[in-house]
Amino acid sequence: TDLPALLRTMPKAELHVHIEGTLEPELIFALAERNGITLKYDGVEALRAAYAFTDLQSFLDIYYAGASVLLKEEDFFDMAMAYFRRAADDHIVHAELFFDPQTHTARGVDIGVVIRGLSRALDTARQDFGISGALILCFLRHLSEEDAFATLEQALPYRQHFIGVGLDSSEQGNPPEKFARVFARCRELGLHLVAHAGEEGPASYVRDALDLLHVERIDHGVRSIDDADLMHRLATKRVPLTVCPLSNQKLQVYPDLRDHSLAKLLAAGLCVTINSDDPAYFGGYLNTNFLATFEALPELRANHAWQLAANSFEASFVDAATRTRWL
Ligand code: ES4
Ligand code: ZN
Repeated sequence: TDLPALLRTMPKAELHVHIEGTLEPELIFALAERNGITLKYDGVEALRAAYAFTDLQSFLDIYYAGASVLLKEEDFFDMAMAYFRRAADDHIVHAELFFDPQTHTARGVDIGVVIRGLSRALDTARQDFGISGALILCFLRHLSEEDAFATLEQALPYRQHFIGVGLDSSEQGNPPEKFARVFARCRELGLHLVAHAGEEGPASYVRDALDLLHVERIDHGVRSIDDADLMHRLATKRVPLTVCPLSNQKLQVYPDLRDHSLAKLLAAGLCVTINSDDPAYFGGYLNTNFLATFEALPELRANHAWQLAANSFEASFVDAATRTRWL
């Protein structure tokens, strides 16, 4: 049996991908040219050479610089369509995309430009590739609660275009409790709730994301392995973890993939999924993540591949009827 072929061709959902993290250097330079923006990097090669990260913050600095070329509705559309073409190649049938409106509104880009461009790409991807897509608005946790509330306010005219909210950016020093009131408001609005937790931050941030923010999924969550009680809770409640192996390797969470906790989390009965996070920056899209992970962790076999695919549908926010059809 050919395990790599199974990993590549099995239908799967992607639940943790930042659409701004899919901007390839070639597209960054093409959009810079189109918008008359000068970048501080000399060209595609010089930019790619800067992708040597020591931690989350060293990545975020470059990621926000790359996103600065996005100005027009068409830019957001083109970026998302480039992702969906890659997703189709990887046999992704459903994708829930994070977007960071504050990265754009802070530069004077209207949130409507962002959401309309992305939303039109979702419609086109369904027609052209048969992929269902959904948007999750992420608050930047290094910014204030007040800024998050203002962003939510700006987004509400587009309420029907996104299914939920998340929390991303610099985790250390920006704990879940900082956004408890914003998430409470989002919960009242009937939005799905997720948050990055336990990527660089401690297992206690995972617990607090559950108890204080009432999130339905944890993004990353790999540090949960340090807390036996939390592990038991995640397993019995089937709280999904959207794990991003190549991201964890590139940001030095697990510098060697052979040390990654994914197989242990899966063996402990957690609803683990594999995702690409920021594929243009971390060395590959979803199938590359699957292939690298299974190569680094030889205890993972075909049954684990099926489990991970099934988990991705179980953890998704599609309606119950669609989920049952996929499972
Ligand atoms: C992110 Cl890898 C990661 N962690 C936290 N925030 C992010 N935003 C984009 N990628
Ligand atoms: Zn992420």
